[in-house]
Amino acid sequence: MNEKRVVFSGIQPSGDFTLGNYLGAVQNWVRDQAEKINYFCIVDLHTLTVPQDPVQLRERTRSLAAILLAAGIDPDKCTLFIQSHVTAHAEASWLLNCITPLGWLYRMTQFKDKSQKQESVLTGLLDYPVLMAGDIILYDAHEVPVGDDQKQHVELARDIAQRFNHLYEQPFFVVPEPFIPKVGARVMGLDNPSNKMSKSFAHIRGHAVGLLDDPKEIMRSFKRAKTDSGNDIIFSDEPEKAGVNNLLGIYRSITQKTKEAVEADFADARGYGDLKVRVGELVIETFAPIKARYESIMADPAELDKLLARGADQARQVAQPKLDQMKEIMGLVLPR
Ligand code: ATP
Ligand code: LTN
Repeated sequence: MNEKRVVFSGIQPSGDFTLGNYLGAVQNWVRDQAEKINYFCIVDLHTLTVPQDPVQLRERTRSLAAILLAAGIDPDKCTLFIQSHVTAHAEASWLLNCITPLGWLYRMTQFKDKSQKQESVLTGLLDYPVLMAGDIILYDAHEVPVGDDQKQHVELARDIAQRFNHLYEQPFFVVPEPFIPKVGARVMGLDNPSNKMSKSFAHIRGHAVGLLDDPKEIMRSFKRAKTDSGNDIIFSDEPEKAGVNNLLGIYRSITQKTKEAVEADFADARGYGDLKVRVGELVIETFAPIKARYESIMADPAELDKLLARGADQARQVAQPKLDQMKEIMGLVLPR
């Protein structure tokens, strides 16, 4: 029996990769990859749940793969693949749809949020967490490292796995657990620290910090970051300190220092202006080598495609037999 824990996580090619994606998810995927069996998936099918430009979606999918590799995902330690390359995901989502009560999906806060922002809501947006549950449980993942916003979806995946096991009276799926980082789980928009920094709003100036953004643009966004009228550079739960808290949280997540050590680093700062510049510089420094590796990976698209094909082959070897067993348990006739 294999003792290693299985990790699965996904990321959407829905816009420009942000600092929130890096600190809330990818930084942690990279840090823990050596000890576990890892599946990292570019979830292009999830991205289709809101209208997309086909040309842009295709470009963003490859570009995101290059970003993940540049950020340190090692294809020898992880299976990195594109969700639509492994058709078992779409098939599993149908089978799981047929055991998932509709009420469970209407309760999802992300659906409530995103559906309010759309003129016409697509069925896929409601069904999105069932596809996500299939992603995870097809690999019998124990751990799902995600930012805070995805916790409810992973809990739903747990409920779906348990329901299947209960309905068919066997421990067929591993029941997964969300792994949320202690720091960086919810990076807020620099323009408005009460909203989560989001890829889909990266086009709004000063909201998000993109990994591929020009350093001057990054610094400009930090300098314009919303703070309060005070001057205390300390962690605080007070709503009006949300901006300062966010900046300190970004610094803490990158340096992995304690709260006390972070506050001590800023004890000599000359006001919020200084705080903003120092955090901005740290982010620029962190992104610079990743950006350089990204450029060189993107310069060899054939090699990138080869790597993704290898990832999909590896993923298929796990997902397809699990899907076949699932079909058999549910009473479908497998082709001979
Ligand atoms: P979208 O705006 O299209 O929903 P997103 O920026 O929220 O995209 P996803 O692809 O949905 O990004 O998320 C990838 C991973 O990044 C998830 O684990 C998610 O929890 C994490 N993440 C996204 N935004 C943040 C954030 N602001 N802070 C911390 N983690 C985040
Ligand atoms: N819904 C997630 C992306 C996602 C995912 C997954 C994350 C799709 N499938 C499986 C973890 C595990 C999001 O929007 N961030």
